[in-house]
Amino acid sequence: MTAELLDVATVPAYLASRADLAGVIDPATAAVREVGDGNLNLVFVATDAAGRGLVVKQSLPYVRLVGESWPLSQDRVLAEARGYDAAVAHAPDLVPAYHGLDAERRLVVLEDLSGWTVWRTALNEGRTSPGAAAAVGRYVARVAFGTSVLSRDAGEVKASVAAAVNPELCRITEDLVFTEPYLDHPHNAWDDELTPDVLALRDPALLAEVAELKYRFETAAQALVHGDLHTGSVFVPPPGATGVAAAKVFDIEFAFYGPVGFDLGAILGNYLIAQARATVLHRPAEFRAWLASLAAETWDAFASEIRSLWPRRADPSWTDEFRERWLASVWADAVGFGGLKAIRRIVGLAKASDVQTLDPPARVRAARAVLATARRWVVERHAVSAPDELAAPDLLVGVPG
Ligand code: SR1
Ligand code: MG
Repeated sequence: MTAELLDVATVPAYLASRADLAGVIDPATAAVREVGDGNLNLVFVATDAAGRGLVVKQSLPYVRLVGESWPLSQDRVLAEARGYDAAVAHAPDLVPAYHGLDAERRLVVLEDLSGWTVWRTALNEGRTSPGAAAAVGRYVARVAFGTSVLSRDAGEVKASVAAAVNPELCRITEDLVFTEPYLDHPHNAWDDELTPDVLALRDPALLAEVAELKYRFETAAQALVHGDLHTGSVFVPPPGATGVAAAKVFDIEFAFYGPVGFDLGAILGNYLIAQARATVLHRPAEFRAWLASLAAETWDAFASEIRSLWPRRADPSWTDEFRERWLASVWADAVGFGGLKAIRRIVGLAKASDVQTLDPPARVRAARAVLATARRWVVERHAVSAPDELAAPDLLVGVPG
């Protein structure tokens, strides 16, 4: 059954019905606006006369990006709630304050981070966000370690894996990331000049790698992963803000037990897209060098956090030698998934504004650079041994104009 949908007029009464929010916002003076600019949900920001705010995120019963012709269960909010529960348990400083799930209304209530910026927007504007990439790495490490057999009893984890299945949203990823970009599919679109680059992705060598990564996504239930950790799922604080986290992760509805490298790959692939934009726009060399350093910042923070959490491991079988092998395996996954996450944003449904907002000649150059680099990541993921081998600050070197 479809949960009754809120609108800007009904949000104040809803908030007033929530006794637990009484000290957080004054619904009687709340002004509400709908700000959902993602692909799936309604997102309301309510601000009271004292300036206190809250966000209400409610699942729509369809894919917002496409419309009612693509129905989608509102149950995804349950996955989002599981994601926030895990984040609150293991990385509370790295997500917005979470005010809980209303399972009946299929919504979650969150801290209003209106003063913050979605990271993709800041990157598109050419703005640096010191420490944000490390914060994302720490978030992935803490949730991965905290939800997996690395820190928990294996039987308990099996129950969590079962409880956290998210087949409908995983299917979206399976289709949009691992399948459709490599077929003729009505969801795909690209500039005509890119046709040779896109068709070149369909060679058996690459398709075998795509199949391996898809299989891994579908079978490697390592930890509760975010499932959609691109730069549009991260907030960065206002420039110069002090005493706050360098980034906060949000939009966790794709959460399920999957490969840890999928989250790291998602963010790496989106750094690549940001680099392509910065390159074709001839952004200052310092900004491009900073972008090129983000993959290392995220990975180093992830690996360092895992190493510092390791003494809390649940099983003495997890030796230090195993830890380093585990990190190497997650790294190879991240490189491969990162390539596929970048490719899907160029070829398939739900593109990235970094590239889409460029004028056509620049868009083609940026897309070509992304596809060439991403392809290398996928095919050579076991040979790329460190983040500085992923991409140079000038992505266009060696890419045909
Ligand atoms: C049909 S949903 C399209 C995309 O939006 C989300 O942000 C995910 O990335 C999904 O693939
Ligand atoms: Mg999202």
